[in-house]
Amino acid sequence: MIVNRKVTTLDEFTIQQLRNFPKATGELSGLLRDMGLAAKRVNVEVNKAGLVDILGDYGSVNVQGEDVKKLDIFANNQFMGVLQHGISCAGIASEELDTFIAFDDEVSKNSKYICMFDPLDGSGNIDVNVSIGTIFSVYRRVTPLGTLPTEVDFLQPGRNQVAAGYMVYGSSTMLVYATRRGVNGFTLDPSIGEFCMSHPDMKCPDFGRIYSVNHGNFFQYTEGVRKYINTCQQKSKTNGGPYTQRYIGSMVADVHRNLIKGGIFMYPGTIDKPKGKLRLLYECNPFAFIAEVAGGKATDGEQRILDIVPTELHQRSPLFIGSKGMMEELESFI
Ligand code: P6P
Repeated sequence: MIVNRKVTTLDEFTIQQLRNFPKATGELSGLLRDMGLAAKRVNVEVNKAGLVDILGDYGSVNVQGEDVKKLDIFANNQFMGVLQHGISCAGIASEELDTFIAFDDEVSKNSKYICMFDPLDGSGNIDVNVSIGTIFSVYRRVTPLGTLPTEVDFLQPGRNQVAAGYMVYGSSTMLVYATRRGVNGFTLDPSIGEFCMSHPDMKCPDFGRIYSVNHGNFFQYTEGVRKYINTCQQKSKTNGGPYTQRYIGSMVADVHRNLIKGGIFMYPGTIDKPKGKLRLLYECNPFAFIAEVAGGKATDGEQRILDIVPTELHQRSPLFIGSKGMMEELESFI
């Protein structure tokens, strides 16, 4: 029996998108393929992280005589490397780097995009084998081509994003990215080393039964947030049963699950951390862009995440994100 399973790889899909827009230069498609390449390299290391003790602790020299770097730094260098040596990116900002980096070569200076990323979010979960991820955000630079990008290119509101995405290194490795035309998910097929389309045109259900929040901070949340959480635990007026609480301490995995099944993820501000813990530029904004393209919502409790005008690279923001109907329920409490 011949199984004609037409599988579309990430590379094929980005090139198909390019064909739909003949005026496109191919730089964004190239950037997304670069991110896919780096993700494959990171995936190899993440999957053997548990073996590090055998191969040599981070900070030591492994059996191949190479310096074993912390996985966060390794991941940062992989994403920075492909973008620096590509043709699409003028500079980057990363959770792992204090300041942004402008790529000082003629090709990069004439590239029209900048990229910001959290190279390995949730890396504290690596040694307990919980899924972790990468989050990235792409903007058109606002400074002239041919010059070095400056901070103004990085401090743009999230509504200016041209693309955003994440990788989740879990039971399978996925790459999900959004442009204004839609959200598409690709699953890595290790047998051919390619990301293959598995979740075309992802949409976030208007309602779900999952709410995700760290209950350990409950008494530090505002009254409105506490009231909403209590409602999630009681019979819900909108769709019948009480909700299910799912929170694994890895934002990429929690938000990815809620995006697919429907649900709400909350990292509210607390008394100790009024702005919460999550970073606006490379955690909140990319997921807010993806959620809105998929039909969901994302706010900081007062305003749309994508409307926040950043003032500094690593600023934090409270985050409420997920199914539109559940977000509107939440907003009635706060
Ligand atoms: P808490 C991981 O460190 C992270 O940045 C997110 O991935 C995750 O959702 C959050 O922190 C968990 O934080 O304070 O609930 O442990």
